[in-house]
Amino acid sequence: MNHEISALQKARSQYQPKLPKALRGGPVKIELGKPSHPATDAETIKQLFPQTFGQPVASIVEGEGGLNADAMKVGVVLSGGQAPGGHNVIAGLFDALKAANPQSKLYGFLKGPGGVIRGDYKELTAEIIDVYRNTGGFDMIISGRDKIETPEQLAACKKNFADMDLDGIVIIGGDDSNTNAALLAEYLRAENSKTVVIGVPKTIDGDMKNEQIEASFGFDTAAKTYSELIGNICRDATSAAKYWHFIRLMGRAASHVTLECALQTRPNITLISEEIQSKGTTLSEIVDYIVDIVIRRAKAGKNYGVVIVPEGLPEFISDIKAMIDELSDILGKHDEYIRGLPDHSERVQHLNNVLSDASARVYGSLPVEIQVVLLKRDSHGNVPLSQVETERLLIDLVSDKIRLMKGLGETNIKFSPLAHFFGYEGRCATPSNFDADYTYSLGFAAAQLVRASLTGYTVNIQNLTKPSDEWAAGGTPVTMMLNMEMRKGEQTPVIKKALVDQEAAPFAWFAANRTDWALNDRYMFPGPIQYYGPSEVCDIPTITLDLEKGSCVECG
Ligand code: FBP
Repeated sequence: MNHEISALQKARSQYQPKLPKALRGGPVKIELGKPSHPATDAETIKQLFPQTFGQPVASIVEGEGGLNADAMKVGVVLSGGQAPGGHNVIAGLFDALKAANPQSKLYGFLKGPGGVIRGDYKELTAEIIDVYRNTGGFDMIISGRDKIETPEQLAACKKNFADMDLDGIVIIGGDDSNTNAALLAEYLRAENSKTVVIGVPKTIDGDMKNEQIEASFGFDTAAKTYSELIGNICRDATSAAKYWHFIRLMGRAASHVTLECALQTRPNITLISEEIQSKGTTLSEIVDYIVDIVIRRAKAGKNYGVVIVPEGLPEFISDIKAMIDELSDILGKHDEYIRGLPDHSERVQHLNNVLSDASARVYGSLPVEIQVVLLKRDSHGNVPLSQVETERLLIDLVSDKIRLMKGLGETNIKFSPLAHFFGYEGRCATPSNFDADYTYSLGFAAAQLVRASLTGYTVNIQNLTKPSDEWAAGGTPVTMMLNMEMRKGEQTPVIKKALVDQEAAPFAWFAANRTDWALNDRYMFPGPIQYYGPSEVCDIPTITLDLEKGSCVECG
């Protein structure tokens, strides 16, 4: 690693993240609310989590209140995809533990949950932490996508924690990792281990949110980074006036990233997977919709435009989704056999026999590269959608249709498309002030939950559209956020993923404006994230969060 740092990095390393008032120095205590329960499947979840079901929501408030002030040993692990601010969670955790007792120690498990299973860790000292304050990335201890699930893995964790005499572990991850945190908490409590487990809501996808968790960290920075790039492309599109840009955006199943980028930049076409699913829109209808706008703009003398597409789209197009669900079921049962087949054509042949006729037809119609990706699953059973080049598929289909129309003499427009994918470009960006403050506060609050010996909780910071002074910190029992879903062919408890709500303000505002944005050039150019300058430029949350909380001034 290069030890020289840029001028911005130097300046950023001095930035002191803002904390909610309650966490700023004085003693804190925990206030517990009423017993909690999940919105659905309560009986099943109670049976699966007898030790931790029904725990109350916790609030961290100012005041003396018996939090552990002894020297503590706490572990931390990064799980899943990178998200801006991960290092600040660790810095906040470290500072809070040291403030409560300078003899406390923080250990970083290396390379994700696999490091917890292997007992692979290092002590995180001030010297290490200071280098990473306010930086993007997860390179301080590196992330991983392993899942702690088998009895052997759980037992290995228990042994490692006992050997380390660990009081608590903080798992920084998305919905799946926080579900995993709950399983580990349940197991450890049943085994009378003293180690408590606290989760932190991380993911650029923005899909880990609910009434308790207002936003996952990293969404703000990633969406703003992509919006800068999309804005630049909108400007290039109007300057060159000859290209149609098809941009796929990371974000897994949910379209939150795409919707936020649409609100920030106002491109001509934005596809929202959740709407496509609820309307049962087919792939050819999507193509017709795009072609119609391309032709109408061409008639107005505009042979250019910008289309943004969520990476999760294929899973929401009715015929493709049905095929993916069937495939997941088959892979859940016969994964080893299918992978053991000598080559892809044999796999396709086998799938032809076991898929329904309709799904076999859809699978067979896709380009081989997409077929191959659709056979992969990560350790949580998700299709690796970031590898599906939907933007190229759409370009091919739109070009085919325009060619066909030209052949029939129905149009003579020029159509020059370009494909882009923005994903990895944003996941490790330097965190915005919002994410720097939010993540530091999450880490700081996590330390208080560990000091209170709470287990099976996800940290929450609320009132996020208000100045950080008014933010409120606490803990949400994970069992309260669980529901039962089919995963790898089995009913499994998981945190309910938040998809774009078509009744909510962010989608409604987009839907009310998209026809205007399609034909007229209403592009917005948000520019790069600003760290220094007026607060209304540097500290603003996403438009999504602003609209959700009813505090968006410009959106009316
Ligand atoms: P999680 O936060 O859910 O772990 O994923 C974030 C993400 O960036 C997704 O948006 C994307 O689909 C996926 O990770 C890519 O995975 P990988 O890092 O394994 O390529």
